[in-house]
Amino acid sequence: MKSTNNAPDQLHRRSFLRIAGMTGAGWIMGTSALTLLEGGVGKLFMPLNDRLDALLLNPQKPVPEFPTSTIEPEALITNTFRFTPMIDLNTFRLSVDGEVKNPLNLDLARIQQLPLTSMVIRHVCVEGWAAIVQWGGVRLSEIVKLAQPKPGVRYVYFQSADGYYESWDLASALHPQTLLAYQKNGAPLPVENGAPLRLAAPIKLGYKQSKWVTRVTLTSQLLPQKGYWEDQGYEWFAGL
Ligand SMILES: Nc1nc2c(c(=O)[nH]1)N[C@H]1C(S)=C(S)[C@@H](COP(=O)(O)O)O[C@H]1N2
Ligand SMILES: [Mo]
Repeated sequence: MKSTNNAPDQLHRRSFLRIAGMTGAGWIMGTSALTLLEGGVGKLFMPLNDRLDALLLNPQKPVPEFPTSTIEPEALITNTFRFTPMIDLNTFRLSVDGEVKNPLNLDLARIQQLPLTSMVIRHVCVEGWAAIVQWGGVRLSEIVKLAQPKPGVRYVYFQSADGYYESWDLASALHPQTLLAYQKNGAPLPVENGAPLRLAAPIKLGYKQSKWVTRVTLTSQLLPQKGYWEDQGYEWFAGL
């Protein structure tokens, strides 16, 4: 993925999404998530902790999923820009930190005790390909709840073992189909696809979906470093 000029890429992405058969509904979902993030009327009288609590207590509407018969096992192209990190599964811990009352260090056994959610969604990469994939894992919202975020939290940062980093708006991170996945197409997640844990969600472009996630940080501030590709000119929200 080359990353110098933003505008032509935007055009490319829009026309590509049309070709890929994304309906207007996809854009409406993206817009409503953005509207929620930006505030709207609620902002004037609703304290921030109500916003956070509302997102945690009333899950957003799920995006329609695909039947398992439409999974395209060969279509998911491995897209790794740096290297595939070596992760020792026995010592692996997911740390959850930042503005939380209960910072966490979870091993894989603990993560796999949490409810398993499975979904069949379309993965869309800006480079011009897409794939219908089944992902299984834990909802990120489950993990965020365990960490007990403080009221001002609005963003979630993800650090990966290959040095990749990403930031998401809170509403997208708490969406019921935003998973930390450890299964792909019904089998354990292969290392090239991000094992032991990767983000998977039908509401964001491929580059938002960090592989080899080791650290989740909840914050009230978006740092100047927004993401590996974003810091080279790509769009931050990157909603589908
Ligand atoms: N840590 C990390 N996460 C990453 C990437 C990467 O290079 N490193 N590439 C991104 C891009 S652009 C895409 S399209 C998807 C590809 O996922 P896949 O390799 O499992 O197909 O991973 C995303 N997450
Ligand atoms: Mo991508």
